[in-house]
Amino acid sequence: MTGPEEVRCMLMRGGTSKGAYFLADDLPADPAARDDLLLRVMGSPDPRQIDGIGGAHPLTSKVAVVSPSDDPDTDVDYLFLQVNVDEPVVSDRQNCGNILAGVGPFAVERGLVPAGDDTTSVRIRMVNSGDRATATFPTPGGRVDYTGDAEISGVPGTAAAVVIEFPPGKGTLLPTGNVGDTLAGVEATCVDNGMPTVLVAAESLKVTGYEDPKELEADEELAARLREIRLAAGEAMGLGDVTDTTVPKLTLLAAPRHGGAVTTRTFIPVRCHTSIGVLGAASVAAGLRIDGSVADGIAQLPTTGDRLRIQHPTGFTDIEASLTTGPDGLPAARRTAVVRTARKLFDGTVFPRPAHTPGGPR
Ligand code: NQM
Repeated sequence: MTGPEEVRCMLMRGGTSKGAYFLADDLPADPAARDDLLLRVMGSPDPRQIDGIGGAHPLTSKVAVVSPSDDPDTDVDYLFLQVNVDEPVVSDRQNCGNILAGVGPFAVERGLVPAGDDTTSVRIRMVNSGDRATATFPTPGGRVDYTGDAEISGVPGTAAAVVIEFPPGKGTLLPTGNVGDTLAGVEATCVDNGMPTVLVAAESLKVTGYEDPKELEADEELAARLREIRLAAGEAMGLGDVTDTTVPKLTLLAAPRHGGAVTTRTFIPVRCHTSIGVLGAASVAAGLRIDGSVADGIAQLPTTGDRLRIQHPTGFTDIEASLTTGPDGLPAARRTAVVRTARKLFDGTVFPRPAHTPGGPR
């Protein structure tokens, strides 16, 4: 009899998400075998993920697969995988800017990138979208220092800042080619500044946009409307049938309350986010800057600087976003940047639930 399967794994908090980080070489190369292993590592499918290391919520059931990059302009490749909690599904259809915050530190910890003197910048290719990011974080004495005074809403305490710069992606900012579309009878702006996102005024769905996520999740009429809008948006954005995918996300907009630019409630796509994704916030920020978007008359933009404060259920995310005009005359991303924090929580060996062999014990 052979011993249990074991896999080297680091558990990290990345921004307001938590995930299992692996070197690609430590996982099966075959995607089907890899996904089967990851379901067993995380404990899916099971609403409590009790037999795995997943945290029983989409925001804590995430995986980063990191490898050296063969692209001369990037140091490492980062593949993000969303492991569904209660379905046997692992998806590479979306990116994750929160888990991205841990990728640079992980690459240094695993020796893929040498640490700089005081800080290290890691150039990352986000395999899911082909977009790039550069993460800069402190490495005094050649070791990652996770301690610091940066504070992000949704995470208690403070930690070292991970500054992430996103150069403009290759994709189009307005995937439908329009600043506004009517989707399932509702006015929407579909925007993709790293995360395909559908912006809708909360008021047009008969909610205020200030509700608690649990209250919104319990609203069955709202859920049905969001589903219709999302399916229509998927087709309009060129994403096809999005019934079983986690993109596009839907963000409800309401006027800012505490000096921010806008208040948001984001559906990812069924559960309501307790804060907002990084790339989701980048897409919202870009949407606010587009003249004639559904944010007009709701958002309040600062008169100077790139920084926009996106309010969400547990605080705010500050995003630096500026736009330019693309060759097609439509608005295009110019620069996007954000401050996140990340922390190594655990480094060791994970023991996946045994694979089910047909005819064998379950
Ligand atoms: O938008 C949640 C998160 C995310 C994704 C989601 C993310 C992003 O908060 O960049 O980070 O939208 O599923 O981690």
